[in-house]
Amino acid sequence: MSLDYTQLSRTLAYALRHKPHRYALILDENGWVAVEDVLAALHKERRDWQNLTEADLVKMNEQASKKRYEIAGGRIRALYGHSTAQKVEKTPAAPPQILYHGTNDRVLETILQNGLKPMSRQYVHFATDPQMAAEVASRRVGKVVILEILADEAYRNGVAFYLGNENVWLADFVPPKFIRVMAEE
Ligand code: HQG
Repeated sequence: MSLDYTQLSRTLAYALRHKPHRYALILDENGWVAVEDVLAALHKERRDWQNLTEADLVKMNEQASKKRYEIAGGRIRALYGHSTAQKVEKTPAAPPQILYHGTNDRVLETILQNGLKPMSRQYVHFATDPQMAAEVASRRVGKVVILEILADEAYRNGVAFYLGNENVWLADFVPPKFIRVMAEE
């Protein structure tokens, strides 16, 4: 039977972003864990994952439409999306001029009033292009709203940004003055 990469990626996201303890894992300050420990947890999780190897994880990560994980030097980590109590440290970086955030009409007013907050995650997430932001927003109920974030201006005014992967940026919070409604689809 062929390996179900979607199911594998979902379980990894759960373990590496949200509930590492449930898999007897402890994330270090940058979110890394030993591949060996992750494989041991996965081997226990499902009968058909008993023979999983690091090569399977690498292949799963490479064939996915989004680069969610980094695997290097015998370790693996989720690149974004965390909700664990201990905030994963990301490297601050200068963002592109504009970033995009996909959301919905139900929360638009509160976002424009109070700014973009991480809600149940550790960071607010942004896409580098509006199409991707629209996809993110389409996971939710309500009418899709794309927000344009004046990222460079925010950065020059003291808002820290962090790189998730090459298409996903993160921030702790973005005040309303750097947010523009781009389009409601
Ligand atoms: C909203 C997926 C009320 C925000 C995606 C969003 C992404 C507010 C929701 C990644 C608010 C949080 C993250 C405020 C923000 N008041 N609502 N002040 N500020 N919100 O899931 O960005 O496929 O935590 O607009 O592709 O939807 O899993 O964030 O609707 O990159 O790899 O609160 O997850 O990646 O929702 O998605 P989320 P997100 P994966």
